Amino acid sequence: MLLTHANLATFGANAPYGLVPDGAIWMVGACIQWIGRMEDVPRQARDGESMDLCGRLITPGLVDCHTHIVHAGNRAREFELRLGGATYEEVARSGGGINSTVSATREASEEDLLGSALSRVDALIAEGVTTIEIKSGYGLNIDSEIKMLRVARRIARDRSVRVVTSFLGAHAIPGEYAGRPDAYVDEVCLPALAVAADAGLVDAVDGFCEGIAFSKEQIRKVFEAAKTLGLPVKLHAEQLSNLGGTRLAAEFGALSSDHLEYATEVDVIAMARAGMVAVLLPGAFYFLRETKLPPIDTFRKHGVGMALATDCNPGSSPMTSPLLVMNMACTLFRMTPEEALAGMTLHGAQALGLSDCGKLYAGARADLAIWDVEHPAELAYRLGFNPLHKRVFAGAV
Ligand code: DI6
Ligand code: FE
Repeated sequence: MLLTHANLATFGANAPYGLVPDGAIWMVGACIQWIGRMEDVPRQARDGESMDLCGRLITPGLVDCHTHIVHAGNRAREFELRLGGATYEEVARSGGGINSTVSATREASEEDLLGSALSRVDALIAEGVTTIEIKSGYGLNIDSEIKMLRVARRIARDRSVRVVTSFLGAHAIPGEYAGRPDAYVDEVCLPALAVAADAGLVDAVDGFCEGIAFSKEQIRKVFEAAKTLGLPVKLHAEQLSNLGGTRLAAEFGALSSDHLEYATEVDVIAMARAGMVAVLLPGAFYFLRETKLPPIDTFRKHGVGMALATDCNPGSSPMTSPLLVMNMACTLFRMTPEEALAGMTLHGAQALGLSDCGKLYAGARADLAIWDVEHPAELAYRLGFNPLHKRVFAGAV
């Protein structure tokens, strides 16, 4: 299949967005065989099927590299409480917060979890997403963590989307272990990780390093276990305070550190040295009405790639719109529309350790988003409008 007369956002160094005007993409099987200007299309490519895109924009398929999209119930009541003055941390400490989603998720059947997750996944797909990272972390016992990860794998079978899983057993301390986080790590988190990894359900290991969650020492234990299993790590760090989680993650050569509102230049330098990606989550920043901005200029200064993601979860970011994330990254974080698009494609893929997607080049997977826009800045510019024309997943339109 040959896609013709499209503007291509390749992120090459030649132009802003790596924009190739009046370009073409030749797909063979699940891959991009050739990409370039219309006048250079190879002869064999012209012999097969083709689709005229009449000047539309092609970007890499979007990558949502941080989601908690598998969960049961919702936290609208907690939203009301917070608007009435309670803080996110107060709600969490009074037994609400993450633990209320844990109760709902433990009770839900695998079918129900799958059904509710698919409706959210469909919203992402409708905006051009082709790769989704999905975390566990609302089970917090062995069976329920496994259940969540099985649902994540089933999503990839039920929809034309690529799923990358993260084990997030160190997300919160469940009620039955209140005040005993070390016992939880030893008796539940580490054994659950071993079982899940053995079942092939884990692509990476995540944690939440925060006053309301786990200390650096507890996360270190989880990371040591990941290392023994040969799994890459990443961390929710520096979201509500600075506990040094990012520097710990850097020590383990993590893929990314996520949230990062309270990260310092020392943290950013450690990330740059370790080749980590900064995963920024403007939806959570907005929804929790945070005021401390992540150090965007410092990431730029040290060349740390900035990825963007929905953080889709019921407590701090109940959102399923990558385009709105891009808009928020520009309006709230002052990222440029070009950085926002790279954040949802190129750097999102990097944050997952994937090199075959997130960028348009010969040899990459043919995961594409085709947009009814003239200029890529329009993707971050509009609110509540979806200009997706078509989505291509593994070469299938
Ligand atoms: N940080 C977040 O933003 C989500 N998890 C985390 O560690 C929030 C999860 C929730 O509130 O349910
Ligand atoms: Fe998160």
